[in-house]
Amino acid sequence: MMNSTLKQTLAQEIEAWRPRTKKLVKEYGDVVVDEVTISKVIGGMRGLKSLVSDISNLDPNEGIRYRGYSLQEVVDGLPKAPNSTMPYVEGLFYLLLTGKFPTKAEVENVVDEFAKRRVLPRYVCEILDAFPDYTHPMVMFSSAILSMSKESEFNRKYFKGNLHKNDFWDPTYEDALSLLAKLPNIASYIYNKLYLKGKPRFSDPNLDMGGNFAFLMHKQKPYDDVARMHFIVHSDHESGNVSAHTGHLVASSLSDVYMSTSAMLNGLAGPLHGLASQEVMKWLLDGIDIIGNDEPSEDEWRKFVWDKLNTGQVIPGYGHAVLRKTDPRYTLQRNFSKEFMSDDSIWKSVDKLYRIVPEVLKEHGKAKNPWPNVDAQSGVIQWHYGVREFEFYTVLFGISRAIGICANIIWDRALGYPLERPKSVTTEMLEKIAGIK
Ligand code: NMX
Ligand code: MLT
Repeated sequence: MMNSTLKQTLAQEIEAWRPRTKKLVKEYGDVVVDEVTISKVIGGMRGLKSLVSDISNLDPNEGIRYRGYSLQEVVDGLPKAPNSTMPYVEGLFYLLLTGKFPTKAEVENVVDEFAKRRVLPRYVCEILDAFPDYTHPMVMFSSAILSMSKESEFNRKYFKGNLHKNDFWDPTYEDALSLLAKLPNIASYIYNKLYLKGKPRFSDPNLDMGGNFAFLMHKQKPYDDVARMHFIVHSDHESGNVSAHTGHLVASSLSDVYMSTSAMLNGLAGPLHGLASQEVMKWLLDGIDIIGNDEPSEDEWRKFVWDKLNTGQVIPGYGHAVLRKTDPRYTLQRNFSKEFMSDDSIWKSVDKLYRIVPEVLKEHGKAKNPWPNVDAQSGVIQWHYGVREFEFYTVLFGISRAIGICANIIWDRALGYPLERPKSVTTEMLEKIAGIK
């Protein structure tokens, strides 16, 4: 069988998909999808069905499915890098974009495409070097990406004035690949500047994204698989979460992929979203410190959790706007931890908290979802493998989330989704709608 390239396969998928969207708009445009209530309008549009994404979908009880596949099916079905337990991240990108599991040869082709595009423009390093060492790594990450807007192929073609709307996806695809390929290098450059203070490493062209990231971070096996797992599980969580929605919204004005990704990272950097991975680690270490015992008992942790709740704080890593069961991304990382780092004393606390926090949150009675989300597990794995600067954890989340967001933006452009522009109302209008005199 002939192996086609990712771009060829994607082009075929786009052609086949377009009539479905056209038909929905043309023939079924007035069909009602959801009800807009006052609590949805005031309450952050929670649960309101008002976005389309075919890249992934989130079921409240089952968790995320990428292109219809559960995380475990994705991990089992994608080709694995040599001597690895985790698949190529580049294969995940192929799956998210096309809905198809690539062959080994097809993934290798994407690995090559990424490897060719890794080198950072010199000005990116200069910009990063200019930041004071107290800067949060997410500020540096977002700024470095924004600075690369000048590389955009989409902008070059669009502003020349002869790019047909049907072809918008093509230079967007090129921009996405060029950006995604560079993200591990930007991240490790930041890590090196802030924490290692040494000479940054150059990429190893023979390694895939996960393997090369481990190399850039000066890490041995199995950190390559830790990186692959991390980049795979955080990549997409349907379209309504803050980062994905921001990426989509900004790109809808035809801002390029660099601007859209930089913007989405600023949303990811909030403590209720991706920064929770940093918060969880800080919270765990504070807890261990305050309790005064390296391995607190379940009772000691239970008291600590209640003390936090009683002073009005949230328990980071628990709860979710959509999920109503344990996050499968948590479970996948938990299984990895049980297999590879079960002796880690901090992981033992994470494990104890898994037994305590849901029960406490249920009794507390506020959180709609008492179960752990992805962030309750991700940091402790990094900590175990020596990445202990927890301000950096959201950067790792960001590398991964960019993969899903770029896949979405490419499809947004392919299907001609318009500028996003919902209508706002005033409080007075709502009172009138409610019939309040
Ligand atoms: N600890 C304590 N209280 C909580 C928690 C929690 N983990 N989760 C929700 N609540 C409270 C919440 O603050 C709210 O209180 P109030 O009525 O006083 O405003 C109440 O429960 C109802 O909130 P929900 O409807 O259950 O949650 P919502 O959809 O508004 O928010 C989160 C979802 C994720 C923002 C929330 O659960 C939270 O703050 N969790 C901790 C932070 C966290 O782990 N964020 C990461 C999410 C995953 N990610 O990577 O983005
Ligand atoms: C995410 O991965 O984006 C988070 O779990 C938040 C969400 O889905 O709302």
